Amino acid sequence: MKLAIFLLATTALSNAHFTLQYVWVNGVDEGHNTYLRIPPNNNPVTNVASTDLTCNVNGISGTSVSTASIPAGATITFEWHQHDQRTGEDAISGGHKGPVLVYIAKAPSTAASFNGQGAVWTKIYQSGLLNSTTWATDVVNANQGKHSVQLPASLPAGEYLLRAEIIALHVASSYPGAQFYIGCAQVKISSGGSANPPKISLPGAYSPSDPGITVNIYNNLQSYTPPGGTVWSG
Ligand SMILES: *[C@@H]1O[C@H](CO)[C@@H](O)[C@H](O)[C@H]1NC(C)=O
Ligand SMILES: [Cu+2]
Repeated sequence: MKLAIFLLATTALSNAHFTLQYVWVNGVDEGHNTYLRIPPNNNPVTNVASTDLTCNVNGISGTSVSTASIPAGATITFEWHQHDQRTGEDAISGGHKGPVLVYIAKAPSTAASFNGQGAVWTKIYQSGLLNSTTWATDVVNANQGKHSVQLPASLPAGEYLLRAEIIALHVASSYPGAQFYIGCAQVKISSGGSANPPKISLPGAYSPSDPGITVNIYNNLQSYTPPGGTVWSG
């Protein structure tokens, strides 16, 4: 009986998916699906070796997406929803438990033409298990789907892909299971500095055997290490 209830619950949860739908720049809402590479639906990516891990399904090119002009050191707010709406429902569904991670990659030319392949991504933020009961995703739901990150001011001027990721771990005790919800924004940073941060590949840096990817979160988990290595602080 307990197993049946568990299966019903996880089935319902796995149907309640979400996408990144808004970016805010220094507190200004830039509009629905603006500056974002939009996937065809709200399903997660589950294969860490797929190029879908870069910027979600159909995210390798952004030729029809415009690019946001932002100042160096801007605060970017990402906003996720289950559906195309701001109804006040649990933004990403409380059943999704896991970390929030943010990466950035500098385009050789324009952000719109950048495919994000190779060792080009720098992790600039992560938040995982805050205490034994609270995940970064719980904070996203408490904030109506929003989570803010300040970009390192030392990043050089130029065009970038900004990749926000939520990993949902509610069915991650075997692989594939973890759900990768990825959204990429196109931005053009003005001014900026001269930093040359460390870089990883996405796909490439994540492995099915990572303890942050294949993990049972329902067995009194006390600590959690997200995949992708350490955060570059700028
Ligand atoms: C965990 O952190 C959340 C958010 O800061 C807080 O509301 C909650 O009381 C904390 N719970 C425990 C068990 O420390
Ligand atoms: Cu889901």
